Amino acid sequence: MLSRIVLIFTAILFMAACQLEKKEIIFPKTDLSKTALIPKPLKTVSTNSAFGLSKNTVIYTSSTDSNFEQVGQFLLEKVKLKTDLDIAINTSNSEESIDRFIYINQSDSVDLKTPESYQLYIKKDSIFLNAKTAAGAFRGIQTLRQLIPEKSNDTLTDHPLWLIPTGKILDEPKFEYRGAMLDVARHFFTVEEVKKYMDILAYYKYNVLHLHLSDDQGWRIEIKSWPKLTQIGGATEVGGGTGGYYTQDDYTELVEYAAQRHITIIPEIDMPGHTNAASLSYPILNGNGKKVKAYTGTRVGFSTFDARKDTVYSFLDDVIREVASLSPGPYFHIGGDESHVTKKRDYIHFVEKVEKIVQKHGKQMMGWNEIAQGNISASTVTQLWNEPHNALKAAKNGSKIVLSPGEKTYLDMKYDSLSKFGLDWAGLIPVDVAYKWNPETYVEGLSIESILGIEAPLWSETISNSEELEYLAFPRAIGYAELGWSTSENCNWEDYRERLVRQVPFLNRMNVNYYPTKLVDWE
Ligand code: TNX
Repeated sequence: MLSRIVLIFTAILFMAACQLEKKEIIFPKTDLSKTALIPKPLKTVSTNSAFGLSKNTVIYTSSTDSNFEQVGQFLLEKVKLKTDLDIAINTSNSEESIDRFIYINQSDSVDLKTPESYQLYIKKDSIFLNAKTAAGAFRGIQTLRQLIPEKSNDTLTDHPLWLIPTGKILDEPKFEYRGAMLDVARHFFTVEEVKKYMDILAYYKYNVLHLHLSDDQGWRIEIKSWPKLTQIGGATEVGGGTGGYYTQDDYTELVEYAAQRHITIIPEIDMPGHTNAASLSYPILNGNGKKVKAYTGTRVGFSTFDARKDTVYSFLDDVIREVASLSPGPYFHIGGDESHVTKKRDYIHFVEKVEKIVQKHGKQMMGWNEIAQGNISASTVTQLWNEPHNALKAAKNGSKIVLSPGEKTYLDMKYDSLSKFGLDWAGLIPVDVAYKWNPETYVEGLSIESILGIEAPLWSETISNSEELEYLAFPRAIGYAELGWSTSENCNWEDYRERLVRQVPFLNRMNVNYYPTKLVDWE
């Protein structure tokens, strides 16, 4: 009896203390619109107070869609990494110890215009994140991660609080496709290296990782029905290294890791050119009339499949079937670039035949802008890299276009003459040049409705590990994230460069070897 009285008495005291604590907090002024969010959200309204993230914050997620819980779990892990707080999710812990909560809510509000749209309502004692889909919630979580300050305030209460500015953010992407491409063929990158790249891309709301899985110098994906592709074709790379390849299990691991980040992996098997490694493994495929030798240099345009041979198409049927069955995304990329030794009519015949195979295996074809020479379907996506006229031709035929103009988006171009890595055939691309262009008006005559999105390719002739990859990709890839997501009115170099320097704590925490360009004032 006595012990129960003591218990009730303590509970009352505790709750009173909580009330007292809540009343007493006078937050320093914070301004949501002055935070360094990248990409910049569509609309931000500040209410100049703060939500104190603490050990007593609990995350709740909608039970209507189980993927929302996964998004909450992702936030919880990232909060732990940044603040070392062990916060709870969907717990029924005693209410008294919950100071504040974050609710990740599935909503069908008409204001959420795209699957990736989200709304964040940040008040003193609650954060509501509304989204139609788990993908939208995931994008919103990235915003929330960026809003958590680096340092806690340890004087307001008896435990540390991370002060998140209050207000409201309404946000949605400009383009549905915001991609990065990694060439794992010229040099091989391990599963762990690709995962690390995805971690950084996800933080900036990318939703596509295009993997360039084959080229003259190497074949990187296991094909069970044609095992020599990786046994022979996977053993070389630029510069004479030992190459490498993904087993189908490795590839599936990457696809799943991407899916947890709401990123789609687009596999590319480049053809009919860029196929020396395939023809080295199975010489019957070769169509350039020469004896095939291993190639570890960096020239392009000398190889081709034999576009008139049935074996080539039954081979491709197997390859596309196997890779497509491992890839849940809607697209299969056939490359199609720089087939300089394929006769034009053979090239067109090839592209049109392969398109049918891709469609037979349930995918939409994607290819570099050269494919538009053929009579391709409206469902095929054309990726512009160097020929606006072919992109325009494809768009006229109803195809969607992904913009990757070499002179603006090629992450493998050097920043300046001092760059340690990279090429310069499309020019030097300093960080400001990479940012200061408008994808919506870049190709004269291409309507906004025809643009699916943008993608930044990273070819790997000059790089072979994460450190070198990051040197070329960052910070430029952060700028492309904004160009792909934010309205052109919200893309402003002067404003962006200040937000960019404030990414340093994140980049350091992630151990990213970014290029410290002199164009921004790194503190
Ligand atoms: C052109 S862009 C290529 C690649 C090279 C790259 C180097 C494209 C579709 N093809 O084969 O790696 O330039 O920048």
